[in-house]
Amino acid sequence: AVSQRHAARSVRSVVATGCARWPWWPQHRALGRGGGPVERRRLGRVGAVNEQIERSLVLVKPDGYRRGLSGEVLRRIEAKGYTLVALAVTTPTGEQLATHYAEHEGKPFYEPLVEFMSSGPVTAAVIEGHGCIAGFRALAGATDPTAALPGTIRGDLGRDWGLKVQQNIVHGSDSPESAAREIAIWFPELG
Ligand code: DAT
Ligand code: MG
Repeated sequence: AVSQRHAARSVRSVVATGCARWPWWPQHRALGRGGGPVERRRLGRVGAVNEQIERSLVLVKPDGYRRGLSGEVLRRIEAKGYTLVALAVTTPTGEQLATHYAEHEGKPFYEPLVEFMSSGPVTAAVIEGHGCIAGFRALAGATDPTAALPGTIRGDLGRDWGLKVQQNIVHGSDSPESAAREIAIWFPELG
C-alpha cells in the first residue's frame, strides 16, 4: 500500500510539472523489459513481476467506428485500468486483413468478414497491463452480440443487424502469440 501511494504521488508530480517525456523509456525499451510508462510508474522498480505485463491488439471495427463508439470502448479499457500504448484511425487494407484473419481463411464467413472490415475506418489500439488479453476479451463479451452478456461491450452496444455475429463492434487478440502477430500488422513501428 505504501509503494502504491508513492507511485500515485509520482504520477501526479510528473503530470503537475508538465513532463510529457519519459526519459527512462528508451533505456527501458533497450533492456527489453515489459511494461509501458504508466505501468512502470504504478509498479515502481522493474522486477520479475514486470516481465509478465501483456499487450493486446484491440480494434473498434467499422460498425463501432461508424456509430461513434470508439470513445466508449476506449473509456471501458481505461476504466478497467489498462494503459493505451498506441492509437490510430485507419481504413484496413486487404493485405492487413488477410494477415489478421489468416486463421479464418476458407471459412464461409471469411469473405464477408474481410469485406465488412474494409468498409470504413477502424480505431486500432494497443493496450497494456497484466492479463489484458483475457481481460479485454472478458470486457468484449461473447463473439455473438445477441448472446453477449449485458455489461460487456458487445452485450451493451451490439446486436444482430441481420448478419448474425458479423458486426460485433470490437476485436481483441486471443493469445500472446496472436497479440504479437497482430500488433506487428497494425503498428509495425512497435515491432
Ligand atoms: P472473436 O472476434 O470473438 O475472436 P472469432 O475469432 O472466432 O471471434 O471470429 C472473428 C470474427 O469473425 C468475429 O468477430 C465475427 C466473425 N465471425 C465469427 N464466426 C462467424 C460466423 N459463424 N458467421 C459470421 N461471422 C463470424
Ligand atoms: Mg478471434
